[in-house]
Amino acid sequence: MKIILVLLTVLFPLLAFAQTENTIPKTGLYAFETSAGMKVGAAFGVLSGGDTDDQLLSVTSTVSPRIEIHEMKDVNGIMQMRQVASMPIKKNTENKLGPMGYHLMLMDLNAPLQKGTNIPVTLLFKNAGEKKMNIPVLARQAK
Ligand SMILES: [Cu+2]
Repeated sequence: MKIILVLLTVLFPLLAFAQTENTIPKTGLYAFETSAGMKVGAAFGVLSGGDTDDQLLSVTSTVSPRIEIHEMKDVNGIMQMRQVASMPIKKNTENKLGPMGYHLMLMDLNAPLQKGTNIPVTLLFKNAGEKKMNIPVLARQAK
């Protein structure tokens, strides 16, 4: 009984740690930690659509003076990344953000993104208006 209790007290903080730092969430956005000197971060994840089609127009945060919406696209067999004015948010759909499609780029970071912290952001949607959320920062090896 003693051993079980010890194991529990040791394991639970570890589980909490793993959850916040090393598990990619099923919904919502997430970002990866950046090392010192890296001035750009990226955010990926899922934005759930509502009852009507919408568009993500902009994202703001205190961690970066400028967050851009990017799209990676196959143009004549060459993958190109470019900034776009908006990301379509299809109704009743899990709209995915990832390195090979739409994603957010956090430019000119004020400080490195540290694992275990949250990035407070405000998303502006054409129809839904402003939505605030926290983007968890994950360790590089998160799965
Ligand atoms: Cu990009």
